[in-house]
Amino acid sequence: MNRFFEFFEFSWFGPLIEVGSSYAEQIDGLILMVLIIVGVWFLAAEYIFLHFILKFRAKPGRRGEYIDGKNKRHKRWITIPHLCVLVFDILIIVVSFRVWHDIKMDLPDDPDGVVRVIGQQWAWTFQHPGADGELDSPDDIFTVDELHVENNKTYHFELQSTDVLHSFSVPVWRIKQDAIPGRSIMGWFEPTKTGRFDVQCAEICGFGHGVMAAEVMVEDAETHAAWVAANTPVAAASAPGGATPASQ
Ligand SMILES: [Cu+2]
Repeated sequence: MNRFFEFFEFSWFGPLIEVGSSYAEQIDGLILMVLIIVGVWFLAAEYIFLHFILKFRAKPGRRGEYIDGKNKRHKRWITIPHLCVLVFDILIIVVSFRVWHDIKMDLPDDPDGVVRVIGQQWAWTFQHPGADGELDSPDDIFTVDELHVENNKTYHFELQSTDVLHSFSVPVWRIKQDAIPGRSIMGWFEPTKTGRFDVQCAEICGFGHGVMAAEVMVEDAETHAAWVAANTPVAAASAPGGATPASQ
């Protein structure tokens, strides 16, 4: 059964947009599958349509035929394509449910890290847990429009909004998740490529929506540790025994 699903995982969109997360290929495979199925049927339907338009065009001495759709042979032109559409619909539903389950429903246990992503008009705030790996502790690192993560690590993200609907979108990771005021939405990602990539807001969220762009820095272990060390708040870093609430 797994072989069946693996068949639909490929990254033919690589030349168009980089593949930067563990599940990007699943999304690409699904989009490509839909494109091929819809594309083949589109071409077939247009071909038949144009073919008949030309074949049965007006000719001197030929009378038009009135087709009322009651003839069994005529009805087949509806029922057979209809059945084919149903079969392909089921294929799309099966494969897309699998992708939905893996990406949206099945949060990996024991992630290597967790980050909080907060959207507001019109910027992204990122809360990194710092050296202790715990959010909401004194050594948390807050940044605006700049998310720092380590390559090949699994992260949970907690997505929030302080005002209106936003959408956290990282194209190279194939992530797009709405942020809803009053809710904390959990998701996950695993970057597989180091570099600097675009983060955008994918939900019209007001006048400044167009400038609500940010970046994600996917770093190797060393660079990331150095960034954490360099950006840990002074009060937390200098406290005896590291980060404790008393150091605030
Ligand atoms: Cu926004």
